[in-house]
Amino acid sequence: MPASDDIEVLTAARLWAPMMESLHAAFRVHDRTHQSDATAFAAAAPRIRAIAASGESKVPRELIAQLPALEIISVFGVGYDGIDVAAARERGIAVTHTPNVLNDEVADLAIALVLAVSRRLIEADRYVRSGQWSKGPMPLARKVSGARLGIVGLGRIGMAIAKRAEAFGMSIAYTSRTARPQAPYPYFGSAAALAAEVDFLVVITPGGAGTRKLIDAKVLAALGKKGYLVNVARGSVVDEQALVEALQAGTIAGAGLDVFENEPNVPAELLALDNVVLTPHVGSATWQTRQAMADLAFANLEAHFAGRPLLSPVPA
Ligand code: NAP
Ligand code: 8YV
Repeated sequence: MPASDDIEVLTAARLWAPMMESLHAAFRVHDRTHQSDATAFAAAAPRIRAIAASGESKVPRELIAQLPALEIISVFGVGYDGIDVAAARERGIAVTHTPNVLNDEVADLAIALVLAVSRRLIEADRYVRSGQWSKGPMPLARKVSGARLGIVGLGRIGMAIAKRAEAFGMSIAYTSRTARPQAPYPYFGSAAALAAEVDFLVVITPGGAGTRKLIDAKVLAALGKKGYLVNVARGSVVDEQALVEALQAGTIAGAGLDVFENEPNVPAELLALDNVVLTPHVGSATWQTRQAMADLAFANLEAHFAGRPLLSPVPA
C-alpha cells in the first residue's frame, strides 16, 4: 500500500515494533496520543479514520465518541473484549481481529503450562541452580500423559489444545454455552460439572461480561485438591482472589497462569506460591505468530481503505 498521510490512524496500545513500522509506512500514525497528549489528540481527533489496537486494548464508547471520522478498529489479537463493539456497530464502524493465525501458539503455551506446573519444571530449574540437588532428590511430580483434561471453551484454540492433548493420551471433555455435536469429546453443561471430572482444567474462552469470574470458588472446589487450573484466556474469567485462597489452602494442587485480572500487576500472594507457574501474557508471543497477526491486522486496514472486503471482521 502506498504511504498516505491522508489516512490518520490512532494506536490504542503499545504495538509490536514491526506492526508499528507497517503502520508508519502506510498512514499518519498518532501513537496513543489520547493517553499522552490531550492537545495533540484534540487536534487530530476529527481526522482519525482508524484505530489500531491490541487484544488487551481498551477502546471504550467514550473514545469512539470523540472520533467522528472513525471507520475501522483493527485489533492485533483474537480477543476483542476491551473494544466496545456495540458502540462501534451503532456508528457503522468495522471491527476486525486476528483469529486462527495464533491457534497453534496459544495451544502450545497451554500445554507448556500444563506440563510446567504438574512436572514442577520451574521449581526443578531452581532446584538445580540453587545447589539443592546435591542434598537429595526433588519431591515427585504429577503425571500428565493419560490424565483427564477439561477445556472451558472449545473454540478455535480449545480445539488446538484438544488435538495436542490427544497425543498425550489424555481423555478430553469440555464445556461451553453450546455443545459442539461434531466434537468427539463429552460435553458438560457447566464449568463446575466439568471441573469435578478432570485433573487439569484449561480455560480458553473470550473475556468480557459473559465470562466474568466464570471460574469461581465453587469451580475450584470441584476441581479439588489434586486438580490443576491453567488460564490462557483472560484474567477476568477467573476469580483471582478465590484462586489465591484455593492455592494457599491447597483446595487445588496448582495453577499455570498466562493472564491476570489487572495486568501487568500480579498479586503478591501468587508470586509467593511455589505451586503456580506465571507467564506475562505470552500466548501468541513468538516472532512467527506475531508477524502473522501483524500481517492480518494490517491487511484488514489495507482492505478497508482499498474498498475491498475485510479479511477477518469480528462476528456479528
Ligand atoms: P473462539 O473460537 O471464539 O472460542 C471461544 C470458545 O469459548 C467457544 O467454544 C465458546 O463457545 C466458548 N465460550 C464463550 N463464552 C462462553 C461462556 N460464557 N461460557 C463457556 N464457554 C464460553 O475463540 P478463540 O479464537 O479460541 O480464542 C479464545 C480466547 O482466547 C480469546 O477471546 C482471547 O481472550 C484468548 N486468547 C488469549 C491469548 C493469550 O495470549 N493468552 C492469545 C489468544 C487468545 P460458546 O459460544 O458455545 O459458549
Ligand atoms: C496478544 C491476545 O497478547 O490474541 C489475543 O487475544 O491476547 C494475544 O494474542 C495481543 O493481542 C497482542 O498484544
